[in-house]
Amino acid sequence: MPINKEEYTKLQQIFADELERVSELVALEALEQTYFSRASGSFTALMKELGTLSPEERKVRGQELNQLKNELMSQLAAKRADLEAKTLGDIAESEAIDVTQPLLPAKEPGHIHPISQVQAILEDLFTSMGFMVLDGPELEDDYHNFEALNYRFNHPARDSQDTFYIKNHSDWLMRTHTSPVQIRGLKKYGAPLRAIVPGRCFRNESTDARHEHTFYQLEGLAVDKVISVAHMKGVLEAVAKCLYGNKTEVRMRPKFYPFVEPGVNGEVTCFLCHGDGCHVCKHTGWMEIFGAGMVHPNVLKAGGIDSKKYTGFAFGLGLTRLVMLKYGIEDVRHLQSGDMRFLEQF
Ligand code: FA5
Repeated sequence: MPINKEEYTKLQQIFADELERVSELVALEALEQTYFSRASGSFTALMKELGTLSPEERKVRGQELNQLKNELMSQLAAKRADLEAKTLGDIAESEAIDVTQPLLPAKEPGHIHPISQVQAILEDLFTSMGFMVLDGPELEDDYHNFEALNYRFNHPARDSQDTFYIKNHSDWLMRTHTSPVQIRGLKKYGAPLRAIVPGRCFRNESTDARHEHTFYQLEGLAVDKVISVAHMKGVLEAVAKCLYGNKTEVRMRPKFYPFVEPGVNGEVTCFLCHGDGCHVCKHTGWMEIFGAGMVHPNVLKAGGIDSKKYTGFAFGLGLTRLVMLKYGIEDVRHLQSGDMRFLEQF
C-alpha cells in the first residue's frame, strides 16, 4: 500500500536530515539518485505503487505524492545552488593573488626552445623569398587531412599516416601532417600563392630515435603560372645550405605521395657521420628530412584553382629532424621531454 500521512511526514524528516548531512556536490547527486533514480529510487517506487489503488484513491494520493516530490526537488535545487556557490568561492580563494606581496627574487630567465629557434631561422629565410607564414588547426577533419589531398577513402596510403581520432566524432582527427593547410591556404588566398606552414603534427606510431608521436613539420607551397621542379630543388637546397652550411648535399629520390605528381623524398648528409654511415642514419650516410613534389591537379582543384592555368610545388620538411641535424641531437625524444638538463644546452 502507498504511504499514509504519518509515513509522509516521516519521509520528509528523513530526507531533510540526509540533505543536512550532504556537504559535497557528488554526495548530493548520490542522494538524488537514491530517491529519484528511474530504476531504483525509493520515491520512484512509491509512485509506482499508485497503480495498485482505485482510480479515486489514486487521484488523491497521486496529488499528495507529487506535491511532496516537488518539495523535495526544490530542497535539492536550493542545496545544489549553495554547494556550487561554495565551490566557486573556494576556487577564488585558492587562486587569489596577493597584490601587496613584494617582488620575488628574479628566477633564471628562460630562453627560446631549439625547435622555435630553427622555425624562426626558416621563417626569415622564406619571408625573404616572398613566402607568407600560415597557420592551421591541429584538430582537423578527414576531408582536409586526407580526402582533399587525393587520399580516397580506404586508400592504402592512409595506413602510412595513422593518427589519433576523437571519440564520438568519427570525422575528426589530429592532423598527421601540415599539408591540409595547402587546401585551406589555396581556398582562402587563391593563386598565385607562396606560403609556408610551420606546425605540430601527430602520428600513432612507435617511437624511436627519429620518430615521435608528436612532432613538427614545416610545409611549403608555391603555386603560379610557370612553376617547375627546378624551382622546388632550388628552394630546398637553399634551406639545407642556410641551416647546415654551403657544403651540405641534398638528394631527392622518387616517392609516392597521393597529393603530388611526381613526388620525391629528400635527404641531406647525416650530421653525425657526415656521410660515412652511423646508427643515427641507419648506416646510409643520409637523413630523410622532407617529402616534396609537384602539386597534383586534383589538389589544385580541391583548392579552387584552375589546374590548366597553374602549377605548383609543395614540400613538407620534418622540422623536428632539421633541429636534430642542426644541433647534433641523437634522439628526437629529448626535444619534448621537458628535461632542463637537455634544454639548458641551447
Ligand atoms: C608528409 O608528411 C607529407 N605531407 C610531406 C609532403 C608535403 C610531401 C608536400 C609532398 C608535398 P612524410 O610522412 O614523409 O610526408 O613526412 C615528412 C617529414 O616529416 C619526414 O621526412 C620526416 O622528416 C618528418 N616525420 C615524419 N614522421 C615523423 C615522426 N614520427 N617523428 C618525427 N619526424 C617525422
